[in-house]
Parts: sequence; structure tokens; C-alpha cells
Amino acid sequence: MPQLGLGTWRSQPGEVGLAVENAIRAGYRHLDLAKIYGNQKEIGEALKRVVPSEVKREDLFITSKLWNTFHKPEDVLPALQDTLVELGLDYIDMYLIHWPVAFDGTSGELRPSKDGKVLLDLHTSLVDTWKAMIELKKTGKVKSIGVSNYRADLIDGIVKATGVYPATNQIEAHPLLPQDDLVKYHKEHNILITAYAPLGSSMPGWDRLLVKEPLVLEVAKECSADPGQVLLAWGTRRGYAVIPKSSTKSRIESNFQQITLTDEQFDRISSLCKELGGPKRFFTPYGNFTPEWDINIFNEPSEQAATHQIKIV
Ligand code: NDP
Ligand code: 1BO
Repeated sequence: MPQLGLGTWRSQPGEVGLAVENAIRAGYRHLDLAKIYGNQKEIGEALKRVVPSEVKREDLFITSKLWNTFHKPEDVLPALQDTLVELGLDYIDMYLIHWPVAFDGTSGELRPSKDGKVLLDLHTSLVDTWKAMIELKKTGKVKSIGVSNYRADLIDGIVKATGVYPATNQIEAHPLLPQDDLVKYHKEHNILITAYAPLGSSMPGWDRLLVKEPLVLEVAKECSADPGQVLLAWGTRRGYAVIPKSSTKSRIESNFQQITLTDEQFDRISSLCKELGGPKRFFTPYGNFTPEWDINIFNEPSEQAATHQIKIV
């Protein structure tokens, strides 16, 4: 997996195709996609314009994700096939379980809800879905399988039941949420981490964008670099892949120009978490997503009132 990829969540219709083309022309070979982002069809059309004329398919690393309404074992292969049709591809390189949470898929809606809360499927376990993911590898339609937003104990649970490790776990990680313990766990188990929101993303209710933090700007000035490059260098130095999203050509290009931080600069960026009163998680489905997901995903204090626990086995 190339260490730097292009994120595509919230890349708008009419923009995302061009973003993908610009990224490939800038040198990106890793694209991070998902059914729920609602833009795979436009990305597929963009891929047709550059593959194979500008890049060989086998030189690209394309990740997509199984959405929460397709966790029932019989829905997993059709969901992958639907993504392949949207993208116009025969296979993808990585397929991830997007969240360790099954939604009730019977209505066909991607966010089924009642009274402001997502309708959960409390019968399908993580192990049920992981077994179906393992079967996918035999079809040749996916090269590797992994998970996303999984805690260490959830990974332990699916591995204990199947003996199969996920190739990667895609998790939120940036200087405000370093997740040191989880990073250590993955290193010990030889599981790659892919860090999402590596620039600190932007979520409602939080106006301190990391790319605008004085300390990040200070280090950027010292390196004659862009603040985005500083944050990405901090992530890659921690030994994982980063997938910054941008639809802006100049940022797509600058994010790909990798720089190296000195030990002292790395430590200074690491100090941001404490300085800004972190850790700060932006993606907390309990309390932050609409409709709300009333289930305990990260075992954090904000989730203590969640009604449901994840069904592992
Ligand atoms: P990022 O941390 O990548 O931040 C994206 C934001 O930063 C956009 O507003 C973008 O704006 C802006 N930006 C990009 N480059 C720069 C720059 N150099 N300087 C200043 N601003 C910049 O957040 P995301 O939440 O998008 O996360 C990245 C990707 O991770 C997603 O796109 C998605 O693919 C994946 N993801 C996965 C999740 C999961 O559950 N597995 C959850 C969340 C994200 P602009 O486009 O205008 O340049
Ligand atoms: C709910 C989807 C978050 C971005 O991956």
C-alpha cells in the first residue's frame, strides 16, 4: 500500500473526478473510496480517462469500504460487486469493513432511522461479517481485506474466531488524536494502520483547524513547507499510511510533496495534543453523527450513555 493516498469523503459531485485525475497526474497511486461517499461512479469515469493511457491499473492501489447496511454475510459479495460496477473495475486492492456496526439494511436506505436514531442490526456479529470478507478473497475481486474504526479488542475477537488478521485498520489519527496505544497494538500484530483525517479534518463545532495552528505554521516556515505537508510528515514518520482529502489541485499537489521533520520538530508537533486540551476525536458516531448511532464504538466517556454494545461473536 503506498504510504500516501487521496481521501475522497466529501469530495463533491463535479469535483471528485477531476480531483482523482489531478492526483494521479501528481503521482498518487493510492485512492481511498467508499460506497457511502456517494461518488464512486464519478471516480470510475475519471479512472477510465487515465487508465491505461496514463497509468496502469496494476500500479494503482484502490481501497473501498463495505457500508454498515451490508454486514449480513449474504450481502457482502453483492455490495462488493456493486462497488466494482460503480468503479468500472474487475477488482479492488483493499476492501474494508467501514465501521464495526451493522445497520438494518432491509429498507434499502443507507442510513435507516427512526426518531433520530439509526436502526441497528443487533443480530449480525463482527465475526459473521469478517467470515464473509474472508470468502471474498477467493473470488479474486479483492486482493486484501481489512477493517476500519476497530478497537484492539474487536480485532482480537475476529482473529480469535477465524485466525485471519485484517491487513489494515483505518483509524482516525492526527496530532490531536495520536492513539499511541492503538498504534503500538498494530505494530505488535503487524497490522498496517491507515490514518484518516490526517490533517485534522473539519467537523462542525470545532474551528481550530490544525493547518492553521500557530505551532504547525511555525514548523512549516522552518521547513519552507506547507502546513499540510508538516502534518502528513508527522503521520508518515509514525509508520503508517495517510490519506488526506483535497479537491483543490494545488493542495493535492503539495500534499504529495513529502518532507522530513527533525526529531525536535516531530516532538513539537506531538506536543499539540496536550497543548490544545486533547485528545480530540472528530468522528464519534454517538453524539456527533445525524441520525445518531446509539452504540458504544470507542469506549470513550462521551459514549457511556450508549444503549447498545457491539456484537463481536
Ligand atoms: P483531512 O484531514 O484529509 O482534511 C480534509 C480537509 O482539509 C478538506 O477540507 C480539505 O479541503 C482540507 N485540506 C486538504 N489539504 C490541505 C492543505 N494542504 N492545506 C489546508 N487545507 C487542506 O480529513 P478527511 O476527513 O477528509 O479525511 C481524509 C480521508 O480519510 C477522507 O476523505 C476519507 O477518504 C477517509 N476517512 C475515512 C473514515 C473512516 O471512517 N474510515 C472517516 C473519515 C475519513 P479542500 O478539499 O478544499 O482542499
Ligand atoms: C460516515 C462516514 C465517515 C467517513 O468515512
